[in-house]
Amino acid sequence: MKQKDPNAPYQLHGVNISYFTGKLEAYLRYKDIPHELNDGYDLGRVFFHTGIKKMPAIETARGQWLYDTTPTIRWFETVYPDISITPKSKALSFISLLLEDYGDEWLWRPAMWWRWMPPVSRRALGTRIMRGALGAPALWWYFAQRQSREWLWGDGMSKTNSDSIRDMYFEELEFLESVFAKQPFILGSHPSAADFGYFASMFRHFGNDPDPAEIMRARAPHTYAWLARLWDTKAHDLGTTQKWVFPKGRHWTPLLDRIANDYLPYLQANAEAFRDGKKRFDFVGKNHTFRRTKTTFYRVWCLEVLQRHFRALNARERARVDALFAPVGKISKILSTRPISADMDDLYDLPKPSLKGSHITLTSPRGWRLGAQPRN
Ligand SMILES: N[C@@H](CCC(=O)N[C@@H](CS)C(=O)NCC(=O)O)C(=O)O
Repeated sequence: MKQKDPNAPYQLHGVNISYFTGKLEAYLRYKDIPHELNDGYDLGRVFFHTGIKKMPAIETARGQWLYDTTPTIRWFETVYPDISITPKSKALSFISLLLEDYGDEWLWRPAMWWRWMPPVSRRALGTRIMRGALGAPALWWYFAQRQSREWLWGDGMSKTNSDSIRDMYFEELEFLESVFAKQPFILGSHPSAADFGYFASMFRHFGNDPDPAEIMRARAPHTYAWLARLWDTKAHDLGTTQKWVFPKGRHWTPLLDRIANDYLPYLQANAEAFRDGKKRFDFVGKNHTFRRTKTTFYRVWCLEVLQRHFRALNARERARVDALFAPVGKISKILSTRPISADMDDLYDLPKPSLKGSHITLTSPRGWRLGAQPRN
């Protein structure tokens, strides 16, 4: 009999079509952590308790709060350490975190493309969200416009690069299909942080929204099966003998290229723009160009955390990571540069007691700052 968790059961505040709610739900299900989905669009309530206006958020049985899926999962791993989602090898563990971050942040844009650009998905999801949030499904077009303006046309997308954002989905399917032809999860026999990072876009967006879901069924049956597998697998059923597999094979190369030559340079450019006080910047990567893309405060912290994990590796493990990326570029250059601090460590040191609205004042500059949300 397991020891009773005094923080359980957990209330998961989120929505069943949300990118990040799906990621966290999959993790809670996998670890068999007692929780209940409080399905609703009540971001006001989450903000009242946490100062963060994003979903999902977790409320513990003791009235403490967790938000942001990455540090939330990290905390749960300390409470439920059995059958860890962190591979034993430090180098592979770093790669799992890098893939989680890439899945969370880099696949957000194509997930937005596939939800808000194709007319059928746009209307279907707009209707569902406006019905849930305001009881006004007829206003679907308003939300569709807000999202495509905020995340696509107003964030570095133009007619010139729209197709390449669309195609990011196909590139990921190609990679995942090859991986799942060989093994059940991205890094071996058990899910790691990488699976949960990828799950966010793949489950609640690509595998759910009418247009991309049909494409997945037709072109990527292994990936479709992985979605159901991860959703349905309990860690204790898989057992404690974990077989982790270090990335190997040519099917990894395009993904490693995207990480080394687009995603990490993007994070670095974003951090520099933040340091220089720029609200927007031109990003020119190897495979993608985003003109006047928005500077994202939160992603400055993402890079800082990755750099911290990379610095914590010993020389041998670093060399292993470097060797993996060697055919496409050298990632240690960005990962070893002096971090630009987002000063957000304290914000994500979880769990936290409820703020009980104490931060909501019209005059306090801190209240203002928390009110202006990091974008993801
Ligand atoms: N980094 C955060 C991201 C959370 C996030 O962006 N959530 C989206 C839904 S998937 C949201 O709450 N959006 C509300 C809005 O943009 O107004 C996490 O990992 O939890």
